[in-house]
Amino acid sequence: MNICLELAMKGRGKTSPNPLVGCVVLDKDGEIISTGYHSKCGENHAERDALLKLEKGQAKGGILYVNLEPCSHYGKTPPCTDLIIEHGLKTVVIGMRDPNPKVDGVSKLRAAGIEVIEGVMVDECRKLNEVFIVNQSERRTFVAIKTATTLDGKIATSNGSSKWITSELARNEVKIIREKYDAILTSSVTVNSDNPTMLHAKKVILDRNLSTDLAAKFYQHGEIFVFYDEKLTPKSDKNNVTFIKCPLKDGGLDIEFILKELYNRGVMSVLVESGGRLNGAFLAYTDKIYNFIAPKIVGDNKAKSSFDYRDVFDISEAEVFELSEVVKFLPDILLILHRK
Ligand code: AOF
Ligand code: ZN
Repeated sequence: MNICLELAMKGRGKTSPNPLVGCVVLDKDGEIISTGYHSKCGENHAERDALLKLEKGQAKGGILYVNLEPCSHYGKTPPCTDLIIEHGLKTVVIGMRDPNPKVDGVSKLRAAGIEVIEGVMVDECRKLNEVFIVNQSERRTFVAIKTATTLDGKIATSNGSSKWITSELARNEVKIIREKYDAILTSSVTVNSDNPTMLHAKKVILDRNLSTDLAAKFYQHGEIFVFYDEKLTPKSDKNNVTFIKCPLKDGGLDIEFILKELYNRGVMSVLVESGGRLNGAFLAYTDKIYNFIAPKIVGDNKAKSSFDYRDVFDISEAEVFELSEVVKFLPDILLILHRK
């Protein structure tokens, strides 16, 4: 199963809205005779990729390992269960069930007399496909926030000086994290104050008052969605920029509307990279937080905080997340947290 997970990861950033899947086939003597993975949405599934490399009969009586239950439906590709049955495998070992309601591969394989062993390294398998699970079971976009702070939780001084808080090693890791997300999302405040490039295929900006300059670096690359106050009228002929009218809620753009709109436009996961206001606005909808921490202290209460969106008088009102991972990018660390 470890090999399946490694193979699956080769598809990272390319399979959305599909899952990351890897497959290993053993013959009846327990020798690995083929491997495969899902490389891109629309391409062969991992099981098909592995089995098509074999002659009929080679895998007869063997074992197939796959991190996700084989599909049993016709999508862009035919059912993997049929091919597994045709190849005469004796046993199929799966990491986790497929949350896609169209799929019932386990029953189909069992009905064909194949032994199915379930739940092998299930936690690792679920972690790998956390975006796909949320998409399929809740029909919504997976939301993550990335922030880089000092030890005292600051992302900039009071006048906005922030370059740089974390080291180059940590900042390189941010580029790797971005690749896992369909889109990155930021605010007009960030674009107006930092003029960041934020290289990515799809970018989202919340620009209620249409205050950003389309000559800013942010607009020069990628497919861009701009959400703005529905009462205004945008003026632009840049063909990589789509303006989306957005209703207001609680004095700001309606986040629920934005997330629905993104899901309907095929953005299955989004990484929020912005300041304390926007981070705060998204917090209630956030599945995961990446918090880089540099061993530095600003020591000024007027400095900007990574989450700054409300007044709180009782500590029990604090939002609670659960620590999943701590990774060193010396001299900094990265905390990965999930909603409890
Ligand atoms: C994948 N790769 O290796 C497996 C998947 O439209 P299709 O035919 O590509 O079907 C997509 C569905 O197939 C997907 O939602 C998931 O439920 C199932 N399994 N998908 O892209 C794979 N095994
Ligand atoms: Zn399949």
